[in-house]
Order: sequence, then structure tokens, then C-alpha cells
Amino acid sequence: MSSFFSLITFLFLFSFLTSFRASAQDPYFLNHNCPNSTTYSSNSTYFTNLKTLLSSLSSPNASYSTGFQNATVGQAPDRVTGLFLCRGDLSPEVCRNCVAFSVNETLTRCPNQREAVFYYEECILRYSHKNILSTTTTNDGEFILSNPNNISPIQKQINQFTGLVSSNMNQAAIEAANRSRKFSTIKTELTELQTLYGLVQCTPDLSRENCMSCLTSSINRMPLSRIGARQFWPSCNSRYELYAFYNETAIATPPPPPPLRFPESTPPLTSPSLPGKSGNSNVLVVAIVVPIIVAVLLLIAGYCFFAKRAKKTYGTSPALDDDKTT
Ligand SMILES: *[C@@H]1O[C@H](CO)[C@@H](O)[C@H](O)[C@H]1NC(C)=O
Ligand SMILES: *[C@@H]1O[C@H](CO)[C@@H](O)[C@H](O)[C@H]1NC(C)=O
Ligand SMILES: *[C@@H]1O[C@H](CO)[C@@H](O)[C@H](O)[C@H]1NC(C)=O
Ligand SMILES: *[C@@H]1O[C@H](CO)[C@@H](O)[C@H](O)[C@H]1NC(C)=O
Ligand SMILES: *[C@@H]1O[C@H](CO)[C@@H](O)[C@H](O)[C@H]1NC(C)=O
Ligand SMILES: *[C@@H]1O[C@H](CO)[C@@H](O)[C@H](O)[C@H]1NC(C)=O
Ligand SMILES: CC(=O)N[C@H]1CO[C@H](CO)[C@@H](O)[C@@H]1O
Repeated sequence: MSSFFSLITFLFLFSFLTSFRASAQDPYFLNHNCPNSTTYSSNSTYFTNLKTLLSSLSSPNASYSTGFQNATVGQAPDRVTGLFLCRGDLSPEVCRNCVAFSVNETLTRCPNQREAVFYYEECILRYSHKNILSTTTTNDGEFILSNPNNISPIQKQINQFTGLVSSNMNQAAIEAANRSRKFSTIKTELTELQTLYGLVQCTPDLSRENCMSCLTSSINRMPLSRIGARQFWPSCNSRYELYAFYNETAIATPPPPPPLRFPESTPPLTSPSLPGKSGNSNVLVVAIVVPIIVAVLLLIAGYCFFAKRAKKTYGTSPALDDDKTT
């Protein structure tokens, strides 16, 4: 009996820890850009369309497993087009969490702006009154972040560090442009102690040629004299570091397995008003815990039943013996 209760205690602790861990990590905000030259009023059709668009992009059945989705709501001049792009190495759960989080922050970060782009470590969210699909945007919304440390004397010993970074990144760009997901990483050992990690990504609505030229410009605009840097445009982004900043395990398995916990076409199990993955891990926990509890209860019931029967048999046997003797 005591082991039964410790099992139950363990299972409840496990379920608490799982749901805590699932909701603990917030996406990391990097930057946003929303020119205030074009605005809408809060009772306009544009605002209604924008809200529909945002809820569609963050709906539980959005394509988090491919990491990209576009949507268009309404008719010109009130038409809103938007998209999200998740970093290619991230799981559907992390992607969904980031999109839900960024959608939630849009109207406080950019109230009344008709077009905006939000850069997070894990995803990019974008919307506009213009048709932003299948066109490259590299004239605004640029964001550059560089590791504050200059190349150290050790890296200076590496022959033409910047040249190596540039050629590796351009190699990754060729691969990314040629893939349907428009994403690629590269890992090169510069010395025994220094490994270069690079990542490039375009929004997959771009053609091979547009993606290639966007990434080439992006790499050219990165400060290559640092030990790490990244450059973002709404259409493409690139980054290099001397440490593994992306999930190498996820890259090692190129075609991601079909998402089991994120049905693409069936209605969600969890309430759509609770984005994030805690709902799904709770469903999983329930799916594990409930059968175990039922099995344990059945065992106890079975034990009680047979114990009772055994006792009954033992209690009646002397009477039978008595009958025999008399
Ligand atoms: C746009 O923003 C700038 C600086 O944030 C401000 O000076 C300007 O007045 C704003 N324009 C409008 C139309 O709100
Ligand atoms: C929107 O609200 C403003 C006042 O806040 C009002 O003047 C305008 O008529 C409203 N527009 C619509 C379409 O309801
Ligand atoms: C999600 O499902 C709802 C209906 O269940 C549908 O109206 C909506 O278009 C779907 N969204 C996506 C992005 O597939
Ligand atoms: C959305 O924002 C509200 C208030 O800022 C917050 O309570 C809620 O948890 C947020 N939801 C998500 C999914 O981040
Ligand atoms: C691009 O992919 C095609 C197949 O999809 C392949 O034939 C071609 O060699 C690739 N080109 C490069 C430059 O990798
Ligand atoms: C990296 O990816 C693998 C495979 O998708 C996954 O099992 C693992 O949890 C990921 N690691 C991190 C730190 O996200
Ligand atoms: C340009 C582009 O990728 N358009 C896609 C937007 O999303 C719809 C589905 O929601 C696709 O059919 C389009 O191809």
C-alpha cells in the first residue's frame, strides 16, 4: 500500500514538473520594426482583419512542423498579409510557443501600425498591408547584432578568418536556397579548438534565386571581424558563432518526423485560448497517469477479491471438518 502511495506521489510530482518546465521558457525577443508612417484606427476594418490574421497564424492547427505559414485576410485596401517563420532546427512545440508569444505582444509593441516585423531568437512574425509574399524585402526592417568581442589573437592566427566565415556562410546559402525549407547550417573545424557554426534561412515563399541573392547580401552586411554576428531582414537572416548555437541533434535528422502531437487538420484537443505547449504535455501526462492508476486500482481490487475469497474458504473449512467428525 505504501509503495502505491509513493507511486501516486511520484506521478503527481512528475506531472507538476512537466507542466512547469513546458511553460517556463519564454521566447527571446531581439528586435522589432514598425514604421509609424502608415497607421490604422482601432475601430477600422484593418484592425479587425489584423486580429483575424493573428489568430489564424497562432491557431493550434497552423503548420508549426514546417516552421512557416502565410495568411491573407480581407480585401484591399484593408487586406492584411502575414507570416511566421521559425528557426529551422526548432521543434513544432518551440515554434508554436514562440508564435503564440509574439502574436500576444504585437499590439503592445506596435499599436496601430499597419506593417510590422518582430524578431525573436526562435521565430519571426510579420504582417503588412502590402503583398509581402514571394517578394524580397531588404530595404527596411534590418537588424544586425554582433558579438561585442573582436577576433582574438588566437583567431587572427587562423589564416583569413573573415574569408573562411564568408566562404562557409555562402556555401550554406547555396544549400539553403536549393531546399524547399530554405534553411541550412554549416559546421567547420577551423582548428582543433575552434569550430565555426553558421545558420542561414529565407522565408520559404521566396524563389531559389531570390533567396540566394537575399542571403548573399545578408552575409555581406554581417560584421565578419567579430567572433559572432547575425543579420536579419524580413525575408532572410544569417548568423555565425564559434559555439553550437543551434540544435545539432535536430539538424542531424533532416526530414523531421510527422508531428504526432500536432494534428494538422483535426480540431485541437486543447482550448485554442491557451496557446503554448503546457496543454499538450498535460494531455500526455493524463494519457500516461490515468492508465497506470486504473491498472493499480484493478490490481488492488483483484487482491481484495481473492484475499476475501481465501479468507472465506479458510473460515468455512473447520465447519465442514466438524460436520465430518460428527
Ligand atoms: C513616428 O515616431 C517618431 C519617433 O518615434 C515621432 O517623432 C513621430 O512623431 C511619429 N509620427 C507619427 C505620425 O506618429
Ligand atoms: C471610429 O471612431 C472615431 C472616433 O473614435 C469616429 O469618429 C469614427 O466615425 C469611427 N469610425 C467607424 C468606421 O466607426
Ligand atoms: C484551422 O482549423 C479551422 C477549423 O477547425 C479552420 O477554419 C482554419 O482555417 C484552420 N487554419 C489553418 C491555418 O489551417
Ligand atoms: C498574453 O498576454 C497576457 C497579458 O500580457 C498574458 O497574461 C498571457 O499569459 C499571454 N499569453 C501568452 C501565450 O503569452
Ligand atoms: C539543387 O538541387 C537539385 C535537386 O533538387 C540538384 O540537382 C542540384 O545539383 C542542386 N544544386 C546545388 C547547387 O546544390
Ligand atoms: C534537439 O533536438 C532533438 C531532436 O529533435 C531533441 O530531442 C532535443 O530535445 C533538442 N534539444 C534541445 C536542447 O532543444
Ligand atoms: C507564396 C506562398 O507561399 N503562398 C502560400 C500561402 O499559404 C497558402 C496556404 O494557406 C498556400 O496555398 C500558398 O501557396
